[in-house]
Amino acid sequence: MKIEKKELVDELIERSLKGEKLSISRLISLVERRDEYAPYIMEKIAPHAGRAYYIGVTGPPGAGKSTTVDRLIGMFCKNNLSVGVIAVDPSSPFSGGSLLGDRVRMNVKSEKMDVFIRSMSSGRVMGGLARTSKEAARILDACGKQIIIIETVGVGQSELDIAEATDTVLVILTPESGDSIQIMKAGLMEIADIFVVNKADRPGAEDISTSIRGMLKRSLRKRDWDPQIFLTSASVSKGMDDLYAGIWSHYDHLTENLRLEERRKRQLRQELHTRIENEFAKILWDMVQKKDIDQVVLDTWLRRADPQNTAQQFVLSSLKESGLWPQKQ
Ligand SMILES: Nc1nc2c(ncn2[C@@H]2O[C@H](COP(=O)(O)OP(=O)(O)O)[C@@H](O)[C@H]2O)c(=O)[nH]1
Ligand SMILES: [Mg+2]
Repeated sequence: MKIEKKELVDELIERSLKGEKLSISRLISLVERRDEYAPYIMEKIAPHAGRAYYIGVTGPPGAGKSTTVDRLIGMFCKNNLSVGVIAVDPSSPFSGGSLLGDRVRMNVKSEKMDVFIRSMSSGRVMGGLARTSKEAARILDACGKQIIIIETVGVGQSELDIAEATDTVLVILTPESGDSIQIMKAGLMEIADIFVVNKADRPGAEDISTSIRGMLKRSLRKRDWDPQIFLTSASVSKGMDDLYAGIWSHYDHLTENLRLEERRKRQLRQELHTRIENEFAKILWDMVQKKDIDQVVLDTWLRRADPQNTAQQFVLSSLKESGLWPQKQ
């Protein structure tokens, strides 16, 4: 049975690499479900990825991210570029299900367009990138999509994730998202390569772009790129040409002097750091679980010990018990 499944997976990979949509979709599903073959798939896919250009789109809910992505898809396709989209939808906190409306709306109608759109639930990572969305993006890259767009809601952690996974980050705001402190709080200031003030048909668009400009000026971070600000009305396709050109000018900036390579290496280092940490945590937690954690909880509850030192001692003693910690001779 095992061998049969491996053959099926191999065929799926082969067909996906040829660009067959249904196979790509199935392959992503396997990875998303954390199938036993997921690591195998990623291993096989890896050598084929790395050719696409990754664009991250983030911002508050309702800012017009999907509408903008929809317009961008059209423009990339017009220029004969194939596009893969990963839309990380916020899970409903009640059902754990995902709002699939976006998927329907973003379906651009044209036979000539080479577009693959995938909605993913953000799972339990609140507002964050679905844990597997990076893998899905890599699959689309390997399967020949030249532009990969990842849309995610910019609340909480996700902005860091998207900055770690893409080459150009678009932060989409609206006149309504006004309060500049909110932008700062969401950490969006630091990660934006391009600001989009969408719904510029509504009052206040100029104000927000002025306040963004002010914040950028006050920001102490050293940048080799001045984030650009574009005013758009995505729903009526206004300002989209400038935004499109802006994306390419950031691309040009990155591809000069190996900046793109540096950025990607930095991201990879960060990703590996996180993954290695997670692997360690899993191993350690398994070990710790075997011990009686209830007693430790009780000790800290009764204030016989403090959580910080307790946790540290707990890990050390677990490591020592398992012989993983070098014992003094
Ligand atoms: N007035 C106005 N409404 C817009 C504009 N762009 C998008 N919308 C509307 O805003 C709502 C949310 O857009 P959507 O793209 O789903 O936002 P997302 O949650 O950020 O992906 C939809 O009803 C859009 O039609 C715009 O430029 N002007
Ligand atoms: Mg959306």
